[in-house]
Amino acid sequence: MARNRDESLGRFLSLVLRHKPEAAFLRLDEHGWADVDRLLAGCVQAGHPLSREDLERIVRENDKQRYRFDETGKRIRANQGHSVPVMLELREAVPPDRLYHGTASRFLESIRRQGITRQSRQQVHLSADLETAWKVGERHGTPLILPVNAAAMARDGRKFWLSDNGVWLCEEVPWRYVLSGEILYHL
Ligand code: HQG
Repeated sequence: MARNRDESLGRFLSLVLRHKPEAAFLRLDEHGWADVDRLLAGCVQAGHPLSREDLERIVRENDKQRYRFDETGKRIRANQGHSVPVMLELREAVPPDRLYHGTASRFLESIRRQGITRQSRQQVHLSADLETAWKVGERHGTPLILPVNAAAMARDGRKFWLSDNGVWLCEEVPWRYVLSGEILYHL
């Protein structure tokens, strides 16, 4: 029960801190931060009441560490995944040679034509491990995994960023960097 409540509050937080701050009558600053007191008040107003303790527990226990407080504890933001434009001051980093993008098989033809593009998000999301990529893909249908030649992209001067919760981000992945002979299909 408590877990379900936290999951549902977590989903609402994702909506507010990444996509639709107005759902809790809020504005994010240009770096994606929301004032915690206003967030708590806005959640009450929106019919999703939560206490400061609830919020701290959700931030601490969230399976993907999706949110973080600033050093003062007075502001909170999502670590990645935004569709609203924010400057997260992401750390540019050298990626591992290979990264993975989990997607659904129904998107493959379009990705073959256009490459992996960021759609409604600010960046394309990639993971260093297969397990995460399967989970990301499953959200959209029958999953498949596109292995990405990140080493070649980095050599070609393409930038990568690592979010505070370990997600690899880039602007786009043109099809030529997808290791198409190694695509993993769901059985
Ligand atoms: C696909 C979750 C057609 C893309 C996850 C994906 C991640 C194309 C979908 C994070 C395409 C967009 C992001 C093209 C890309 N044609 N489809 N050219 N290029 N696509 O949700 O990567 O749980 O915006 O493959 O774990 O699935 O919310 O991106 O299937 O880290 O924290 O278009 O969101 O994190 O879907 O997921 P999304 P995503 P959270």
